[in-house]
Amino acid sequence: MINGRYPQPVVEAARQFPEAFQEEIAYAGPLAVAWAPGRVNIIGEHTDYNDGYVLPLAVDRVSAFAGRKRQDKTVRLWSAHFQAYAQFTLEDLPASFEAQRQTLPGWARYVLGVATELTRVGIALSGFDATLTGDVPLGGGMSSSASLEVATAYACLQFADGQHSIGDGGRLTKMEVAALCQRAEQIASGVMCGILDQAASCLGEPGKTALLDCRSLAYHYYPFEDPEVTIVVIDTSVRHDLAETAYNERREQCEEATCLLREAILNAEPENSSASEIKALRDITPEQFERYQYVLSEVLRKRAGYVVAEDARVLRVVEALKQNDFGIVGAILWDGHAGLRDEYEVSCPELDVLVDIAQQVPGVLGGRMMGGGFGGCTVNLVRREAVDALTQAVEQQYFPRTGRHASIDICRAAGGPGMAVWEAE
Ligand code: GAF
Repeated sequence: MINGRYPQPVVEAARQFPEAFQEEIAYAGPLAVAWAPGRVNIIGEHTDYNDGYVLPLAVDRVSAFAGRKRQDKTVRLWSAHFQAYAQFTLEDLPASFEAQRQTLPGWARYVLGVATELTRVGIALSGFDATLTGDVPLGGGMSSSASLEVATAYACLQFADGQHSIGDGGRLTKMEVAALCQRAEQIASGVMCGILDQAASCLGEPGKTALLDCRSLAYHYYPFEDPEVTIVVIDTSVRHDLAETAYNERREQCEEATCLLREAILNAEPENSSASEIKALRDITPEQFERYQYVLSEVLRKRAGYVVAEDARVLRVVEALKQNDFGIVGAILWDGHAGLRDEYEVSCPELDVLVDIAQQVPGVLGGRMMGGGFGGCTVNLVRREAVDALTQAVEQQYFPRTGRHASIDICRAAGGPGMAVWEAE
């Protein structure tokens, strides 16, 4: 609950439940609710699957469930957004996963994926009926799918017996939930995503960003709350489908570059014992990259160069945050966008136009494309008094330059997931 109140989509999900499901079966428990937020990533893009650093925060937009436990193993879902039902069984998971996946619409596959992964870690689940709502823009770059997965995990645990807790001393830690939701995304969508989005949702804390080491999964919170600085997310309206893009290809290129750089370093520095420990681009220092990049093809040099530099950018942003210097943070964000556009090559013309527009507006401290790329949104750090000027600039220039309409969202660092027995407000 936020300040003793549920996020609005939770209220909506609970309101819709009796209409969506006639009580034709004897339910085995009270109406329960669960929710989880979407995210903004300040910096650290495509570093997660390279065992590197990310710096996300959860936003005040959530995916929400309201539902009741059933006496059998059936899961029935009503999606308010898609105005559609979906149904699957928990019988025989994980073996029955693939056959069932193929019969389900995309959104329900994430729910099935999470149920499958919870089963795999030994949690006995009950069937349930549930309504799903949310205000994370779907496919808009704020990780609607991760918020759905994390909300599903919380909902399943709540429906299981209402006793499972998550976090300190609970059945699962927050990062265990994040990791199983990451695996759920991979099996549901075929995208070999990293842990950024699911971790960001699980770790949400009001007014804070979390520096996450994607190798050790250790995290540390930093305040991200300056009354003078606003987080503005601008949606290109270009919808990406990571599975159809080069996401998995980027990941493979990073692995290939790691192997080649490790081999070169081992050959050149046989006495360097840490070289044999190189497992991911995270382990290559900027100096080593400079020295050994000649072994890489042009494409691999660009990909690996971007990742090595991006990891360093995350740590520089953290240093700037410690000084509360949003000017430096912003400048690093512009650099990050240039790297994503020119070296990692995951931007698109519409994202570049939004960043270009933002760069012309005095008081916009920095901005960049956010998430996997090829569409979705940009994240911008904007002085409070410049938000209107940025909004006007986007309204005036984006459509003439792209033929599309952008939507603008003001976000703030918000809390993480929750689950509860529903109590009408
Ligand atoms: C997508 C993925 F799901 C994340 O794991 C991450 O790699 C991101 O793209 C890029 O930073 O959101």
